[in-house]
Amino acid sequence: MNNLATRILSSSSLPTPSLVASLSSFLSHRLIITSHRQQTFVRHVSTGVPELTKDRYKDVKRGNYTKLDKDHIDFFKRLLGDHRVITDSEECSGFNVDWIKSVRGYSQCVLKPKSTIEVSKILSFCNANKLAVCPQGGNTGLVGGSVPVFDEVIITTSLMNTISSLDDISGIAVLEAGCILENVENYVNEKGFMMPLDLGAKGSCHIGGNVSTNAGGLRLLRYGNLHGSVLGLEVVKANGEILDLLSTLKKDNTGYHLKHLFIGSEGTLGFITKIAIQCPPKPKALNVAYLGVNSFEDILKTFKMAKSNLGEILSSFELIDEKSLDVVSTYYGMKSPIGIYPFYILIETQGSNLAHDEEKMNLFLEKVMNEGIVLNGTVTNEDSKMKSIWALRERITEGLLCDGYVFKYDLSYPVKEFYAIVEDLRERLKDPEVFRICGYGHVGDGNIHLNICLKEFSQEILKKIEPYVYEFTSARKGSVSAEHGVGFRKPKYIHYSKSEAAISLMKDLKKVLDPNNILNPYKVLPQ
Ligand code: FAD
Ligand code: 2HG
Ligand code: ZN
Repeated sequence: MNNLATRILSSSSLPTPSLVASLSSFLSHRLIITSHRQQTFVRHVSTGVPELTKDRYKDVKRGNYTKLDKDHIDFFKRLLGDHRVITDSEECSGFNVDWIKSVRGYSQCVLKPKSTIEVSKILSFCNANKLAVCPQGGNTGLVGGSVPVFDEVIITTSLMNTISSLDDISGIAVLEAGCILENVENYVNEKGFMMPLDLGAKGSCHIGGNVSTNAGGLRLLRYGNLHGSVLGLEVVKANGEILDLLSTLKKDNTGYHLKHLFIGSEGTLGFITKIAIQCPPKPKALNVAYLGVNSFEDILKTFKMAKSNLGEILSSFELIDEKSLDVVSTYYGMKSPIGIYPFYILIETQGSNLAHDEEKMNLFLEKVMNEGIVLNGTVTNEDSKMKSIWALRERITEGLLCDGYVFKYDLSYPVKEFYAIVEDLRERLKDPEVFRICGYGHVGDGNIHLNICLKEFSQEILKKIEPYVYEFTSARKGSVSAEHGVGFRKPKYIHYSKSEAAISLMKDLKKVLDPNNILNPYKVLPQ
């Protein structure tokens, strides 16, 4: 009996009638959900292009930068060769639009360096000539930080994708910034390790982009954020100087921990070229449970019990509300394996002993179901079924694009107030144009993703949402950007989460590291 679901059903000490009913319901549905092929991540779902950023956001003015001319292009071509300097408008267009199609720049030049030295020469030239640049990884960022606002030169890491080393004892990997997260995950898996972060964009995002945004993802609860797992970085400063902070040591208290300045700085303080990262051992045992509950109160009760009963093996605790699940059901035909509930919880455990983990999971499920907190559920350790359940959660972001235009908010709160913003906005925003307000996210990290969908972008609706959402968040001492960063969308709202003194120090640091303000201007800091 390899399947945990089967094991529970056949256990005599268990289960309550509702558990039997619910697990049977999973068994009868499982063919349906597993029959949906795992589709690979699609980069651009909708075909429309957004208005130019300069026209939609008229309050942002182009800085006093040099306009790109033929001499600049000739320099880049001498450095990189003709094929790694893209100037064709059609070819540049994909690099100018963000993943959710909310912003669009009009850069006429995309550079594809292959080495740190090339990045250094590019930046040194741009700095001397006052040409603004926009670093770009996989362009999956959700706050408009990865594309130019005006005509900034785009520097992509797409050709810097070598896995330099992996220490088979410590699990420390050294990677070039353009390595795609999923490729690295597959590589380290083969050697018995895993990456300490995982996100729905793994098939496209680059590790350099992940570090630059301090990406959180689906297992932060267990493995912590990148400030903990990144051991060292190689960074090119705005003036082209190469900063070797590429330590692979766990302990190194020699002076200030400079790497932390660049983790999460979204390309505004330096260009990350290499990363040393600690990979944990690949878990030997995995379990995924998918549960249906009636209220957010019951989510909190389940979370508390999951923490105390699953302890060290709990690796994810994710919430999906009914309207979020509806996205993947409507657009991808992916049904809930347990029927329809107001809320779903996805729990994952990762451990080293299957029997031990299953016992813990069984006891936990028995408790939450006996107490009537969880109404229905399914649990599995079969690879294809776990993937199908994860797909219900991971593909929401992509599916939301099929709704039309989506206003995205990535907020964190004390966990008790996690879902309040969704309920509040549903009351406040009773506008026929808005047909979906949904919430899902990382309960374990207090990080909710609020998404508001309408057919197309509307300034009027935007005014009803912002700054209201940020005021609401600030009043609860929450964060206006929990994991996606500030990018282009939020600089003027950063003060809702940071004091004036903190913003002023950030501006001072920016001046020291990038006195000409050429690195990703108009992003992160208010103008
Ligand atoms: P990009 O989007 O290309 O760039 C992001 C920012 O980093 C930009 O400001 C850019 O200028 C800068 N940058 C990129 N590379 C460098 C570099 N080498 N040096 C300096 N600056 C650089 N995010 C989460 O945190 N958690 C999630 O769970 C999550 N899930 C997602 C799911 C989907 C389906 C999608 C589309 C996005 C998701 N994201 C998530 C957001 C996004 O994937 C992350 O922010 C990711 O880390 C961005 O990586 P990227 O390579 O695409 O970077
Ligand atoms: C996730 O957790 C990502 O799936 C994306 O951070 C969130 O689409 C979003 O709003
Ligand atoms: Zn997230």
